[in-house]
Amino acid sequence: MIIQLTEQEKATKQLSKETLEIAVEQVKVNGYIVFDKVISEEKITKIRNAFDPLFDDFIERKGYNTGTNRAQMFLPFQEPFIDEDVICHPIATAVIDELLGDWNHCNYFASDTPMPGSDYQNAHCDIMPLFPDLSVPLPAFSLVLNIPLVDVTEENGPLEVWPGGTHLNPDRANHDTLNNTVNPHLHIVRAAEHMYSEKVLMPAGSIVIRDIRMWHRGTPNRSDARRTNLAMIFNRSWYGAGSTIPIPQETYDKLPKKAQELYRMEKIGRPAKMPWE
Ligand SMILES: O=C(O)CCC(=O)C(=O)O
Repeated sequence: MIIQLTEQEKATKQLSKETLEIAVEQVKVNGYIVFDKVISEEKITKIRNAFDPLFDDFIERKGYNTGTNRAQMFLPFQEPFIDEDVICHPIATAVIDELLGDWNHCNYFASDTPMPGSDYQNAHCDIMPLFPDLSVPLPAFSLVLNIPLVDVTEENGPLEVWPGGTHLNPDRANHDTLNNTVNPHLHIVRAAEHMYSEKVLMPAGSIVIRDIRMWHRGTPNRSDARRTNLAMIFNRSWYGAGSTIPIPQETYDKLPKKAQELYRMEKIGRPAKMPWE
């Protein structure tokens, strides 16, 4: 579902009570929500102009890493990427706070880019089970936030998602199938072929919030330009597997209070890391 913000919500960066409730409800039961065009074109252009040469340099040094002509790339924790509308937009954090509770935090600051000529990925979730023996679903504990740097269309490799409940499968059914492994409890890739899915089409600067367990995949980019989504991961206070973000002390000290809270568990006092380092 895509939510159009009212003029007042855009101006104040505060959701109405009902819109907030709807957004939280959608992530809980349907797996995701999209807010249409939250971040200004001017900011997105500035970020894209910094991103594109960095990505080209990364590909030259490291090559593609998540499929044909497709790459995940970590971002250095520095301007213009750490604009507060990206790292702690009040509309996003209001939804995330409701879902993940006090002292949730972000431990992943990166991007996904299918280039022209990219292919389908396996349908997958971005996580393994917390408790592999557990045959019950758990509440949301980790959420991905995506921000497209270009308009996402049918042609340029939209993210495809399987909403409606794949994130609520028993914990042991979670499995990252990107490397072709098959979970003995649930053949995610085969099952997904016969299930309802949606392509997440949206203008640049929109914000997607999705349960990390919801099945999804990258699709072929048939256009002649790259399609980048920024990607951040927010976790409950007690969870944070997988990565940490180096943040220079002076950068951290200048962050807004909410961002200081969100990034408090990262490697503060370390130089920003370039993606190929
Ligand atoms: O943005 C996309 O195309 C999805 C990428 C993805 O899900 C992944 O590489 O794990």
